[in-house]
Amino acid sequence: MFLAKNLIGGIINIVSNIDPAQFTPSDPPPPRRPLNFAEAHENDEEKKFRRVFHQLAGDDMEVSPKELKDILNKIISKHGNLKTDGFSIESCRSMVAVMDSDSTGKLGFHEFKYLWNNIKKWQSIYLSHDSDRSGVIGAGELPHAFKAAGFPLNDDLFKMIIRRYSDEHGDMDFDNFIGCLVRLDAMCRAFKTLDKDNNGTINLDVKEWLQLTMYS
Ligand SMILES: [Ca+2]
Ligand SMILES: [Ca+2]
Ligand SMILES: [Ca+2]
Repeated sequence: MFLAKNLIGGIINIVSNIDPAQFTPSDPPPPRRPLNFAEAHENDEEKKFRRVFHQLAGDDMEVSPKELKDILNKIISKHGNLKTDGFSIESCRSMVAVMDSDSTGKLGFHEFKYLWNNIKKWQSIYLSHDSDRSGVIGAGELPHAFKAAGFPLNDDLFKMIIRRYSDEHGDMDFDNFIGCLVRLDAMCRAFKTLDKDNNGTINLDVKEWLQLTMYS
């Protein structure tokens, strides 16, 4: 009883001094368009990206969690200034789940491109906010980095995020940083979509709640 009361009190405390209007999740991926329409209107950069995507995704033209894991780990192996123990299959499954807006279980071209652009953006934030050049984002560096990414959270939420995503010294390595931001961004986007009247609260029944939290 005491524990439950404490827990609920804690949650209300976290939620009540947060203004979701301050969060700036990235724009949602564009709606699916007929493929030839999309291709006809692409600029050179997009055409180049589409060719790379073909190679990464293989014949089914979708990136699975395993393919995502291989791609990300190949890339980070070329960046010595990012400390990481590698992207795990579990973290890649989670990233695919929160980005999978058409429920195929994999990432199609637009879903992948959206994730890719965010990872690029967050990678440069990671590097520019690793002030002591330790290769990881320490607890003191985290609030600035997340603010730069568009998420000015409060202390309680930062403590919770550090508990969940950082190591015992409070340091967050690169794969954890990306995994955390992918989820935070997706959850803020989901909130904005569900908060139709924009009043900062949402109403979910248990089915909607489970759909949101269990496929993530
Ligand atoms: Ca890690
Ligand atoms: Ca998909
Ligand atoms: Ca650091």
